Amino acid sequence: LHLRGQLSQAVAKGEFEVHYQPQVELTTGRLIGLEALVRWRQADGRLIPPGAFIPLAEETGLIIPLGTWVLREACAQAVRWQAEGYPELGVSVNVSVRQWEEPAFMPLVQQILLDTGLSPSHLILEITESVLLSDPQDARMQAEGLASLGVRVALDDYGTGYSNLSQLQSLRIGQLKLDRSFVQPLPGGPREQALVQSALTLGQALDARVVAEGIETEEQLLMLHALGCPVGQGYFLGRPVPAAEFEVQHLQR
Ligand code: G
Ligand code: G
Ligand code: MN
Ligand code: NA
Repeated sequence: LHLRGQLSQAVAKGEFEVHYQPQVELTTGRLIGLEALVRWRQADGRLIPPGAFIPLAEETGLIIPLGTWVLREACAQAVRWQAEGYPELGVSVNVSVRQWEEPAFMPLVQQILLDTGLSPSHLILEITESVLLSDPQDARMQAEGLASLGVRVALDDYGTGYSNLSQLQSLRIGQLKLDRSFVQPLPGGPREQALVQSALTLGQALDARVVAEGIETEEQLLMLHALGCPVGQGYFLGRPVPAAEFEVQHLQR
C-alpha cells in the first residue's frame, strides 16, 4: 500500500497519538503550558514523526479530519490535567494553513471548546506566517475572530518567515514562538543575543508573549533568562512524550 492509502486508513482507524511537550516559565521553572504534537502509531508499533506524514496529510486534505482529532484530543487532555491540580495549564495546538483556511474552522474551534469544557483562554493555536500568503486580509479577520472568542494565536517558527512587520502588526498575535535557530547559537555573542533581544522587543510591541523553542542546554536556558525571555520549550526542559509519560515527568508533585 502506498503511504497515501496507508495514511487515509490510519485516519479512519485512528492510529494517531498526541504527545506533549512542556512549556516552562523561565523565572520560576513553573510548568505553564504544553504543546500537542501528533505522531502516527503504525500497526506494528512503529512511531512515525509528523514531518513524515503532515505534508502528505496537507496535500490530500486528510489534515482536516486529523487536525480536528488532534485539537479535540489535546483540549480534552488539558481539561483533565487542569482538574488534577493544574488549573492554569494552557495547551498549544499546531494548525495547518489548510485547516486555518476552512470556512468551518472557527465554528469547529468553538464546538470543541464547548464539548471539552476548555476555557478559550487556555487554548493557543499555532500558525506559521504562511497563513499570510494567500489572503492576509482573511487571516487578519480570522485572528481577530479567534481573539474575540478569547483564543490566542501563536506565530510558530518566528524568524524563519518573510512577513514584514506591518503584516505581523495587523495580525492579532498572542504569542511569538522564537524559532530554535535563534536559540541554538546561545549563549553566543552580542550578535546572537541581539537577535533574541529584537524578537523580545517585537513581542512587547505586539503584546505577544515570547516562547523560546528548542532549548537543549542549560547555557541556552540561562542566556534566554538573562535576556528576559519569559517562557521556554525544548529537550532540556522536556521532550515530547505520551500523556502517561508526561504525567510521570511533569505532573507529579
Ligand atoms: O515533532 P516534530 O518536530 O517531528 O514535528 C514536525 C512538524 O510537525 C512541526 O513543524 C510541527 O509543527 C508539525 N506538527 C506536529 N503536530 C502537528 C499537528 O497536530 N498538526 C499540524 N498541522 N502540524 C503538526
Ligand atoms: O514547527 P514546530 O515548532 O511546531 O515544531 C515543533 C517540533 O520541534 C516538535 O516536533 C519537537 O519534536 C521539536 N523539538 C522540540 N524541542 C526541541 C529541541 O529542543 N530541539 C530540537 N532539535 N527539536 C525540538
Ligand atoms: Mn509548533
Ligand atoms: Na516552531
